[in-house]
Amino acid sequence: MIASPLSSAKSDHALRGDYSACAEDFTIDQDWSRYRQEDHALWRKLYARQAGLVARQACAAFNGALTKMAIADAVPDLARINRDLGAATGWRLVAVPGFVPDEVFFAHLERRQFPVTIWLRDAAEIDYLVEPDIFHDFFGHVPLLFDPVFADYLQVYGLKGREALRLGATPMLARLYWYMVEFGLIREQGAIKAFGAGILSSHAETLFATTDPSPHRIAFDLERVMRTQYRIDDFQEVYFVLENFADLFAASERDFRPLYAAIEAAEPLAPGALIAEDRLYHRGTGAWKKSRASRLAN
Ligand code: HBI
Ligand code: FE
Repeated sequence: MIASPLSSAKSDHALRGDYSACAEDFTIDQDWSRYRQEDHALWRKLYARQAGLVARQACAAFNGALTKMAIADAVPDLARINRDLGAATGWRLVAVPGFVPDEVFFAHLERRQFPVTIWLRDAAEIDYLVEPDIFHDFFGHVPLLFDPVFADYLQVYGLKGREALRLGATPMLARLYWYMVEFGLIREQGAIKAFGAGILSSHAETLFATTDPSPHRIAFDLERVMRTQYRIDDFQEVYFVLENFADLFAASERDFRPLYAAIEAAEPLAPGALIAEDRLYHRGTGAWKKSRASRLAN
């Protein structure tokens, strides 16, 4: 899903990818009154399709916030959500036409501002979408901004972005975003739950990531994630699993410069690769257990 370059794919959808009217920082006005009845109907359909599944497969922080946001009935109005989000974690949603350049994206995150695309996919794209639309960004990303620890992590990610641009390390940093913010898993009470937006905004990938036996599920390790390449056009072959968001925040506070140097010197890892140090999660009788890849070597 997503991570396409700056493509403002043209379509007849009035709001889709219109970069002509955006400000210096790529923000635009959402103008909620412009959504059509068919947009609200499609939003309700997308929401209803995911709600039952995420109630079972998403982490507690996601579900708690989604319920509070009460966004089932219509395309969400950023201004309404911003009142609660600001009070909860000091974050603010800003409307954008779609992908924005890395340096702009990082600058928004540094200021606790999350860029949210404001057009909604066409009915024909209900299952697969190349660029992020408002359902991906809002339903997928916004709930976790209500979690104080995750919200702090995302701001540090923005700070690290500025440094990565200076060091030419953005591809390695982007892997951290991809495997955590977009495709992250977390173990809660012995069960594997999803928190990544790329997973939770996709019906099929929510099921695949949390229940299918085929992908690897590897314990989160910052250097391992930053070494691992990813695919943007299919389900992930590997997911990384947190035990809690505090571990992710602590990792993001480390000095990344020695990590970048070590990773540059090593071979990047293909998405499906395993190394002896990996601690793999596998489903035990009830709970998911963690063991060294070397012990599970076939
Ligand atoms: N722009 N609107 C938007 N949304 C994203 O998720 C996004 C982006 N620009 C760059 C980007 N993500 C990735 O390169 C991140 O790794 C920074
Ligand atoms: Fe996203």
